[in-house]
Amino acid sequence: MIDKKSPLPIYYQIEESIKQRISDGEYQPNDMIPSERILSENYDVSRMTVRQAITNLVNEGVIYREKGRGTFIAENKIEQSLKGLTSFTEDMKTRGMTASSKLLNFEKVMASGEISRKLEIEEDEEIYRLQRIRYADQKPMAIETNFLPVAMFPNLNKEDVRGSLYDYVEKNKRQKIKKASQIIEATIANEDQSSLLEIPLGSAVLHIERHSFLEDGTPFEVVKSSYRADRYKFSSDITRG
Ligand code: 16G
Repeated sequence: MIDKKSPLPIYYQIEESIKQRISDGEYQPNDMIPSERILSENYDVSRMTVRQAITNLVNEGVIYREKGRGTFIAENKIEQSLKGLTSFTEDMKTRGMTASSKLLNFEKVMASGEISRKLEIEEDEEIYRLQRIRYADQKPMAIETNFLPVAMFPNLNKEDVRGSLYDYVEKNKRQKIKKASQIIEATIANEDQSSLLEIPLGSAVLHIERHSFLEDGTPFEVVKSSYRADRYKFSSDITRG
């Protein structure tokens, strides 16, 4: 498997070999991979070389280390297209996964400068601030904090946001959600995020801010969310010219 005469570095060949085993289905998500000692014996290379390959694969998110337990195959990342405006519930459904939520917070607060500007309401107007952990097949994927004008949805209650918020909005306003703008930034998990998302402190997290509008052009939500970077990647088709 390893060609020591190849111009390709040996650590790289080991990385490719492990990736091949994953795509062949020989290694499944959360399987433990053999120890450095065993791998160095199997590949007949030094432990240093194996360590280099393992470190690169950890950095790439292909495998993950757990202190005192070992090294494991990571779950496949969910690839999310940046093209369509979809809800979390729809995204999971198209993948054959089940979306669920845990409501952490549901309160009415005064809109702040930035949020009132985006929602095109006055600064002292009331908004809902609702915070949910979003799960795919019971695994935490993201923490979402939505801000919506109370005047627009006077009867919104906790029960309504157990399922899809977009469903509620479209039914309640009798119009479709049309467009949104969003920004994606790289961050690292703080203590709260790490415990809610069940990831180590300091892991990579994607911070997404979305600002969405109804068909008639009314802004109805500002959302700040933190997505697990080990489970998500975003893709888009781009054209030149
Ligand atoms: C997505 C949206 C979020 C929206 C939610 C509604 C991103 C970054 N965020 O998670 O803005 O509020 O879907 O989902 O994509 P729901 O209809 O399942 O409640």
